[in-house]
Amino acid sequence: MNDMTMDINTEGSRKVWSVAEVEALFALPFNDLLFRAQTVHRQHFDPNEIQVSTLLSIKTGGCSEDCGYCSQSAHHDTPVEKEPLLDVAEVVEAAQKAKESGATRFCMGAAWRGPNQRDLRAVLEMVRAVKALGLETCVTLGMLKEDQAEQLKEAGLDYYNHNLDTAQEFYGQVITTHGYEERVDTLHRVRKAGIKVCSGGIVGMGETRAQRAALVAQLANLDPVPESVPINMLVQVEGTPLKGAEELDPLEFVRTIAVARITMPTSLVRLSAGRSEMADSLQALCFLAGANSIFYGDRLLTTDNAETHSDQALFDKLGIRAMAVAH
Ligand code: SAM
Ligand code: DTB
Ligand code: SF4
Repeated sequence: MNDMTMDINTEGSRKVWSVAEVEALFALPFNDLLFRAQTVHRQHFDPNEIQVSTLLSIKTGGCSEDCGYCSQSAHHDTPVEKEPLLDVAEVVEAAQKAKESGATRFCMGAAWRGPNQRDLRAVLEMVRAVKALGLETCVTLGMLKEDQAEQLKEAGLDYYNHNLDTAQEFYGQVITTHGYEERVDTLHRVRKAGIKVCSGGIVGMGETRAQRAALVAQLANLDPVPESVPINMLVQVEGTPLKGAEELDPLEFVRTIAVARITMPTSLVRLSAGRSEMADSLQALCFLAGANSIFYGDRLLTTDNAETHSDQALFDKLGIRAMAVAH
């Protein structure tokens, strides 16, 4: 049995999603799909609460990997410059500000294929310091070895973000410097170390609906299911191979959120990258479809996020509260 088949739980009471079943959800009439997603959502969550995370790029640019969407790959000529790893003090200052603005989780991202031991030691210090502020901690550092996952757990890390990003069959068209199986292997190591899993993907990269369904099925069949599922709309960055990809119909993005909610009823589904381009009405539809987490703060990693003052206004208009207790 290889790593891929081990993910597919074929016994017990847990629902295993076939790609065809997920495609059938995608094909439902829009109103039926949203009603179903909102019904499932209400069985597990307060529909008016949203989990708020803030992101910080702790190591920007110069990445060895060639991910076709990414501004930080050394393979693409983008406006992003390579920078050194931030100091712990800079990270703590940003985390403190995020906490004061109402975030409950602080996510630190590094443009690495994976960390080396020296860099990991610095990140462990950051995790301990951010955790000491009373925030949940999340890092996304690329591929991990087993002992690295264990060290992160020991430092008090709550979540590790590592996205499957797209369907296995489409992966090789977007990234050639590492494979899908390696991503799945890292997720296993994170899980084995006792860290909660944050894993999702990007849509709007030219994939088909069947491929979006395959990504969602793959995520939903991870056992246990990821606690956190970021759904990113591709942010098209100048100089990346995916700049100029055909824009995804926004309603298809809403459908993807709804299908993620139905297939992963207890997970936080994050309306992730792409919000700065979305009207309030589209974001409201995403929340109706079951998204209940966002990145909050003016910046994602290297691109602009929706502005915090407009997020506050949107929350007020929709009667949404920030989730106080961490899930
Ligand atoms: N280097 C690590 C890795 O790839 O796992 C961590 C950082 S990487 C930037 C984290 C995630 O950000 C990617 O897996 C991808 O889902 C998302 N991402 C990166 N660039 C993006 C873009 N232009 N639009 C949307 N999502 C993006
Ligand atoms: C995730 O799924 N999305 C975040 C976070 N995990 C690390 C990153 C979004 C990056 C968007 C492009 C940028 O700002 O560089
Ligand atoms: Fe590197 Fe991560 Fe960007 Fe890929 S997505 S190029 S691994 S920073």
